[in-house]
Amino acid sequence: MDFESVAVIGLGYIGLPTAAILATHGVQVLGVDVNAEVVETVNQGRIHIVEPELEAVVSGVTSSGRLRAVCQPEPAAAFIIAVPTPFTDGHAPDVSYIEKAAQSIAPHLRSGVLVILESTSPVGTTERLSRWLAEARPDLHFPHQFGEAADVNVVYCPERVLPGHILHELVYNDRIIGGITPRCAQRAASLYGAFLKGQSFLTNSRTAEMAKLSENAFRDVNIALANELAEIADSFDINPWEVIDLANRHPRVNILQPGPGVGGHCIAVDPWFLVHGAPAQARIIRVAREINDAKPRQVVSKVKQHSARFTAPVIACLGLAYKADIDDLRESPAVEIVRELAAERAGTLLVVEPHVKELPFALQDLSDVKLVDLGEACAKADIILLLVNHRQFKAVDRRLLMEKIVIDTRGVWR
Ligand code: SAJ
Repeated sequence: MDFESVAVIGLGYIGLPTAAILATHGVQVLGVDVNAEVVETVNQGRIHIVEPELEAVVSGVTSSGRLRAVCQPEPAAAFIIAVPTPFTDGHAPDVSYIEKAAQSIAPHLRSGVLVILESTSPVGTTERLSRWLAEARPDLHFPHQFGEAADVNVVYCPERVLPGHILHELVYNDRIIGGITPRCAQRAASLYGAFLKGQSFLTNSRTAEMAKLSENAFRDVNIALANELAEIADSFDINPWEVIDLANRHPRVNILQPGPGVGGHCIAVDPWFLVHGAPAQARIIRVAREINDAKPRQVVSKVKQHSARFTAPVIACLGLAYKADIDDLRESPAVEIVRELAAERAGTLLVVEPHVKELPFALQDLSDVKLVDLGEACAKADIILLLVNHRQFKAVDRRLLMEKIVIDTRGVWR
């Protein structure tokens, strides 16, 4: 591997684990983040995000000096950009963080440097990145203009790791490596070869960008199908979980699980990049997004129908995380549902989330919302609303549920 030093721009859920893994494989890594607190935390060998086993790895590589965090980029043989790509109002992709990252690394480019974009991006962003770099450095040749004669190589290599399993999946998942030219892709494959045990598949940058968006759109569309089937089953008074379990006994059917909505930073966002880029063609993808986005509201309505029968209803809300067995509350439909129930004064809300010690900011200062333990919530509640399929809830003593109204959005007690 000819990359003795790598700078990773953005020390979030993807950048920090990537920086740490590279550092454990003998690379001298500079971690760059605009947030000074993040930089300080990492330099102390600690982490600011939630990911199993990551802190131990970061602690090891910062104390050995292999990983150093800073606020401003410095020269390196390769730059990996892993910054957020949110959407704006109207679901248009916001690539301004990538543009800022390009401006910050441009002064440090020289002939032979490799620039990799890992952020989930609309089709064509890697070529835009190359153009932004070229504008800032007219003295260098970039691949969108000069092809294989470029001085700097520019590549798209999407992250594909599942929160909660990042350290394993970073190493073992296959990677798609999309170069603006074939040589760009080959050089990036050599860099990832430092730690990758999965296979690398080389292609062009636009194909790689669309492949990444297609993966998350696939999952979103399939979750929307499950959510729609659950609604249909409900309307027939049939148990949706049983329907799906039975349908999945077919050798070529694998329906996903219905739920209270789609959370996290990826699946509820990325499909919009396809819809925005090709609105006339992306029809199923748009409807799927709308179906999944409508789910939290439907759960709120169902709870309110039941709570209307009590004078002072007590509602146990089990789970706040965006999915099972993690403490990540980002973009969680469960948080949205509890907030809506509080806003509509549906009753006293006893929230149980075994993975957190205090309510998240969005739920603080609401007089009708309290964080309690599972036993207390179930004992006091008239209505038990299951929002996340955490291990602890699957193991609940079913006798606690007797004589309660149970709304199980995850099919845990099916
Ligand atoms: N969900 C359901 N029903 C299901 C599966 C998931 O309602 O059957 C919900 C979850 O509860 C959660 C949301 O969908 O609220 C998303 O969870 P997830 O586990 O499907 O995905 P993420 O957002 O944690 O990670 C995804 C992964 N993409 C795919 O599986 C195609 C991951 O590999 C990506 O790297 C990540 O997005 C990303 O960063 O893009």
